[in-house]
Amino acid sequence: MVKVPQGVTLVVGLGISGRAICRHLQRHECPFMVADTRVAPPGEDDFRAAHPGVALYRGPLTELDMHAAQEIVLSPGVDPKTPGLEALGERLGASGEPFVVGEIALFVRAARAPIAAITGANAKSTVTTLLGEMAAEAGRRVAVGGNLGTPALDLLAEHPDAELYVLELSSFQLEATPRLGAESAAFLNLSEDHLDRHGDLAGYRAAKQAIFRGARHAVVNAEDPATWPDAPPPALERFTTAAPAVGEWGIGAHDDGDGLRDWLMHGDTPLMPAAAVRLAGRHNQANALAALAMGRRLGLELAAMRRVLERFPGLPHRGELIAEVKGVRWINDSKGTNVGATLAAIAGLGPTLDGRLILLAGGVGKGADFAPLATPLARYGREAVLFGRDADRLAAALDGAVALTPVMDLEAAMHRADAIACPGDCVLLSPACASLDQFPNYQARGEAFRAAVQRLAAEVTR
Ligand code: UMA
Ligand code: ADP
Repeated sequence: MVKVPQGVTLVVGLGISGRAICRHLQRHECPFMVADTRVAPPGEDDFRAAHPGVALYRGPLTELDMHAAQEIVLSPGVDPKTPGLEALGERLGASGEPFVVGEIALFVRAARAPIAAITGANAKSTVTTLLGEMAAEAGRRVAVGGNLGTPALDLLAEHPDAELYVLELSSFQLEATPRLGAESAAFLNLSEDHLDRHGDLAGYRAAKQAIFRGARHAVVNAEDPATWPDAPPPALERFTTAAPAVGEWGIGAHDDGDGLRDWLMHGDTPLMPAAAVRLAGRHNQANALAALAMGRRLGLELAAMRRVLERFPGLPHRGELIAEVKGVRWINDSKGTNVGATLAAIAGLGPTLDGRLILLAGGVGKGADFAPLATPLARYGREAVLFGRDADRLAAALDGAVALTPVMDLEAAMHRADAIACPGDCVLLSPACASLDQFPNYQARGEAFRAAVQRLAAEVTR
């Protein structure tokens, strides 16, 4: 049995976050060592170069005696219920915090500026980016990262003079954060995801509720009670895609001189025409409202926030139009890695089509129930082309709702879509699944789609 030496902090995981944890501990001159359950952890070469002489243990955590450690800091991908760790869950460390914590606990201890934090099953990256852009546009020194972009702990070193941290936080990060203490915390929506880790929707929700621990202001979805805090912070605001009640953020009819149009509203105060938000779809208007509610709490001027909403084109891989070829639109929503995201994509696109929708879906389903996709696909779908590990489970859930074609992989799915698409149709890659069975990550899946569409477009113009 390998022993962690007395007083040494143990970092578990050598991925992107794990290496940021190592850098942070080194800056604070805390002695540390690293463990990773994999035989060949992805960041090993970088780690060896950055921290020569620091011990790296590779193997099962049950073979590592962790009792003498100062504390254990987990990377988000490491389940606290992993054999070897589960028995340590109740133990307290020297600081009085739990003995086993995540990277964000270290961030909270070291951060010297307010935190605005965003979680939800979907739309986290979009709202985080919007709020970060709004703060920058309003002249704040803002640092943006977390589950998106720069790992949270690297933000501390890269932006030592930050006045505000805007963090996207996943359920994995939140469940290992004893107290976040956010100035403003948003829980945007909840639908099934990561059930392989959290067990059921209640477990997933409970992990995300940690965003409200010590928060001074909460932003939640009026239409999704699962987002409401179990223990409400001192200030609570709600957003809705319906007409807002007093104090709510919503969408209402307003006569601006050109007749009645939908406007984003705060109570009865009109903020901007919904059509002026550059991001398409009702779900993105909800995202805009959540960012506005947080931004107002943080003291950002409305004019600056509006400018951002008018120009922000969206992030790659989220409902991104790649090209229109032979009258068919090809849309990359590779970040649609769960059923809720794919539902939002179909609901947003379906009503705008002259033709029908061809859905490309499949991959690693993470234990989700795909049945909710059947009704919108029956309404808008021409065919669902299914690939990857859970194609059979998708086919069972969609049987009878829409025509189905199982294929080997994304490339074959795109060939099939090209063969059956009619002008006015839309081919939508929104897989409702993670990509890890056939790609390194969702970005690589989206890039493969983009490259194939561009080849198709080039063939047509040749
Ligand atoms: N792993 C092991 N053994 C270990 C350590 C990790 O098997 O000892 C496995 C994990 O089970 C997981 C994979 O390695 O499958 C990666 O885990 P990790 O914690 O090393 O991941 P990082 O590379 O540090 O990336 C993490 C986030 N990934 C996860 O939470 C799985 C990244 O979010 C995040 O950008 C990064 O930290 C920086 O903070 C990605 C993600 O997919 C985008 N997040 C999920 C989501 O958004 O749905 C939560
Ligand atoms: P996250 O960081 O939570 O994964 P993203 O902003 O990256 O969120 O978007 C992920 C997926 O969710 C994309 O497929 C996007 O089209 C979809 N989406 C965006 N906004 C919403 C919303 N309000 N409700 C449901 N799905 C959404």
